[in-house]
Amino acid sequence: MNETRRAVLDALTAGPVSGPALADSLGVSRAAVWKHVQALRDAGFEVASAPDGYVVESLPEFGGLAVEYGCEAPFEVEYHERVPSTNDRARELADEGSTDVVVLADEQTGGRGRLDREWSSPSGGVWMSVVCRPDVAPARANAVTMALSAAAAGAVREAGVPAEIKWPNDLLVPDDGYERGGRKLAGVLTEMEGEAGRVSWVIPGLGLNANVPADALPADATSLLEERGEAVERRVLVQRTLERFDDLRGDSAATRAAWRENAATLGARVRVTLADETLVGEAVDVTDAGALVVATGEERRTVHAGDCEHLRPV
Ligand code: BT5
Repeated sequence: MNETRRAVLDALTAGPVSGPALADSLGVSRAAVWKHVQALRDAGFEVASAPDGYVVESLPEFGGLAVEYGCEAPFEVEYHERVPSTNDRARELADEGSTDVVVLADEQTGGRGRLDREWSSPSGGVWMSVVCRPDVAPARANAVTMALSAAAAGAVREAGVPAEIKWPNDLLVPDDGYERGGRKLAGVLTEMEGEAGRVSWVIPGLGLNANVPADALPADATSLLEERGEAVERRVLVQRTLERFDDLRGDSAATRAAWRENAATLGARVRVTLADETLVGEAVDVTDAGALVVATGEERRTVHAGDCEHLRPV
C-alpha cells in the first residue's frame, strides 16, 4: 500500500479527523485526501463523514487493502473478485519482475491442482499465490511450499480448526470415520522457474476452503465454515498466514520444525503413489527439501513427489 494511503488509513482509523487537518498534516492537497477516502470506500472500508471529520467504522472482510492493513509482513496484495487462477496471474507478475506480491481472489474459474487436476474454487475461499525470489537452488525451492503449508496450518488452528498437514502439503481435518485420515481443507500448488542452478522465482499457491459451503466442494473436502459452524474473517486468516510464512521462509530449520509440528503424516502408515510405483510403509521423516522418508520394512526410501494416503495402522 502506498505510504500516503497507509497514513490516511491510520489517521481515519484513529479518527475522526477533518479532511483539511489531514491534508495539512500529510502535506498533500485536500483533493488528494478525498481521493484516498473514496478509494478506501471503493475497497469496502466504511468511512463515515461525521461533523468532526472522517472516521473508519468498519474494515472489509476481505480484499487487498484490507489484508495489507494490519499485516506485519511486507507483501503487496493484488485482489481479484474473480480470476481464472491466482497462480497464472502471479506468473505474469513474476515474468514482469515482481517479488513479494500476493495475488488473492474470492473465486477462481480455472483453479488448478497438481498434475493439472481441477481445483474447485467457489466464492468465499482463500485462493492465493505468492511471488517469491529465494536465493536458493531449485532443489531447495520446495521449502517455500512447506513454509506456506505450515503457516496456513498455524493460522487455521488459531481460527479454532485442528488442521494437520498431510504430505506433501495438504491440510486435512482429522475424521476417524473417514478412510484417508481426514477431509481436505487446503492444498498447495507450487510452480517455479530457475536458471543456472538458481531459482528465479517460485510461486506457492494456497487453496484454502474458508467460507465455502461443503456442498460446493468435492465429497471428501471440508471448509472452515463447515468445521466452525460460522464464517471466519478471511482478512485476518490471510494476514496471520502471511506473517507466519514470512517468519519461516528463508529459515529451512524453522520451516521443517513447523511442518513437522503440524504434520499428521510422520509416524503414519502410508501408501505413496509415485509415477511408476507404489510404496507402502511408515512415514518416518521429512527432509529440508520436503522429501518424505518411508520405511518399507526392507529399506528406507526418500520420495520427492507423489500422492500419499494415510492407511489404518496394522
Ligand atoms: C492441490 O492439488 O491440492 C493443490 C491445490 C492448489 C490450489 C491453489 S488455489 C490458488 C492457486 N491457484 C491455482 O490455480 N491453484 C492454487 P492436488 O493435490 O493435485 O489435489 C487436487 C485434488 O483435490 C482434486 O483432484 C480433487 O480430488 C480435490 N479437490 C479439488 N478441489 C478441492 C477443494 N476445493 N478442496 C478440497 N479438495 C479439492
